[in-house]
Amino acid sequence: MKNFIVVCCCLAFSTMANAAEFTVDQKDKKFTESEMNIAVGDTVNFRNDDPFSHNVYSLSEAKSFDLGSYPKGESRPVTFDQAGQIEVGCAIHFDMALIINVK
Ligand SMILES: [Cu+2]
Repeated sequence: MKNFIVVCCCLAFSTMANAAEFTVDQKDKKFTESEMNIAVGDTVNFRNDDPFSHNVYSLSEAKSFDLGSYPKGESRPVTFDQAGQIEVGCAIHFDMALIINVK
C-alpha cells in the first residue's frame, strides 16, 4: 500500500512538470503567432502589447472562452485542457486570428 501511494505521487508530479507555458503578444493589431501547436494541459498567456485595448475569445468546441478587453501590458492566461483545433480572435479587431492546435 505504501508503494502504491509513492507511485501515484510521482505520476501526478510528472504530469504537472510536462505542462508548458507560452506567451502570445497582440502587437500592431495582430497576434504574434498565426498558428501554434501545443499539448493538452499547456497554458497560453495572451499579452496586449498595443497602446489600446484588445479582447481575446474563442467559440471553438474544444475550448470556448472570453478573456474580455484589457489594456497594454496586461496578460491573461488560458489553459487548454482538451485536444482539438481552437480559433482565437479579438472581438474588437475582427481580422485578428490565431489557430491553436492542441494535441
Ligand atoms: Cu484587438
